[in-house]
Amino acid sequence: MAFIDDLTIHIKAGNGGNGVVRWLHERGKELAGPSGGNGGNGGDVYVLAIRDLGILEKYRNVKELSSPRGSDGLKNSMHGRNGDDLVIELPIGSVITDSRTKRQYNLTTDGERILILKGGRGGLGNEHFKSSTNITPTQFTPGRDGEEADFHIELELVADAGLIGLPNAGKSSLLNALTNADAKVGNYQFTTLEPNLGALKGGFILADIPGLIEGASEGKGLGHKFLRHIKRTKRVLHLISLENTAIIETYKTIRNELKQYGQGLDEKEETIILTKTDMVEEKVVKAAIKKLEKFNKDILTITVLDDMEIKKLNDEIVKRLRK
Ligand SMILES: Nc1nc2c(ncn2[C@@H]2O[C@H](COP(=O)(O)OP(=O)(O)OP(=O)(O)O)[C@@H](O)[C@H]2O)c(=O)[nH]1
Ligand SMILES: [Mg+2]
Repeated sequence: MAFIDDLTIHIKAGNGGNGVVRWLHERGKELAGPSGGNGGNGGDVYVLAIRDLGILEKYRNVKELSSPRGSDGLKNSMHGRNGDDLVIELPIGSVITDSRTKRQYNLTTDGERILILKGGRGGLGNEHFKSSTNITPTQFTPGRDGEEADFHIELELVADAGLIGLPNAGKSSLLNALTNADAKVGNYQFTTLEPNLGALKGGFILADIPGLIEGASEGKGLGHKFLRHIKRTKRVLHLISLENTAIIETYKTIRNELKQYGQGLDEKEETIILTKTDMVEEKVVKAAIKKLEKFNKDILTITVLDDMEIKKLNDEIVKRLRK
C-alpha cells in the first residue's frame, strides 16, 4: 500500500433549497393566503482529525466530495429539510489549504473538527413576504449556492522526534528496534522511500524519513520533500554510522541540508546518535565522540543488536522529549 501524503479534491457544500409559492386552500375560497415554506439549508462541510495515517488512501481516486442540498420548501408553511453535514475524516497532522484563497486549516489533535465550507441558505417561500399591503405575495427566493473550492490536503506527520541522517545510517533499523514499527531495512541507499512512524515506550512518536545526501536541497537523491515531516518535531535525532570514516564531513553535510531547507529545521534541538557500534572497536567510538563534541555535546551510541542498549536509548530519548 502506497503512502499517500498529498492530494487535491474539489469539495462542495450543499445548495440551499428553494422557497416556494403555495396557497392555503379553504373551502369556497381560492387563494386564502400564502403558505409557501422556506427551503432547507444546504449541508455544511467539516474536516475531522482521526488517529489513522492510512485513511488518506480512501481518497486516492476521489476527485470530488459534496454535502447534500436542502430540500425545497413545502406547502402549509413547512420548511424544506436541511441537507446533512458532510464530515471528512483526515489523519491528525493534515493541513488543508483552500487553493484559491490560500486559507489553511490545521488538524493537530485527535477529534478536532473544523468547518471548511458553509452550505447555502434556503430560499424564502411566499409566506415570508406576507404583509398588510401584500396579502397575496407571489415572491419567493431561490436557495443560495453552497460554498465550494479545490482543497489541497497535505500530511505533516505530528512526530515528537525525527530520525535524520545519510542513507544507510541505520534510521529504519533503529525505528524498528525502538518502536512497534515495521519499516523496510536494507543494506543499500534509499531503502526508505516514504516516511514511517512508530511510538516509543513512553508515548512519544518517532518519525523515520528517507536518507538525505549532499545536494538534497537541489533535488539530489530523494531530495528535500520529506523534511517537512520533521518540521513540527521538537528534536532531531541525527544518526551517523560508525562505518563512516569521515564523521565530521558527514555531520556537516546533514547540518547543511537542514539549513538549506530553512523553516527552523537547523535550530531544533539535536541529539547525535552514533550507530552500529558493534562494527568498530571501542577506540573508534571514543574518537568519533571526541571529534563531534566540538559541534554538539549531546551524543549517544547504539547498536540495534543489543536489547539492553535499545531499552536504555529509549529512556534517554524519552527523558529529552519530556524536558
Ligand atoms: N551491524 C549492524 N548493522 C546495522 C545496525 N543498524 C543498522 N544496520 C544495518 O545497516 C543497513 C542499513 O540500515 P537501514 O536501517 O535500512 O538504514 P537507513 O538509514 O534507514 O537507510 P535509508 O532508508 O536508505 O536512508 C542494514 O543492512 C541494517 O541491517 C547496527 O546497529 N549494527
Ligand atoms: Mg530507512
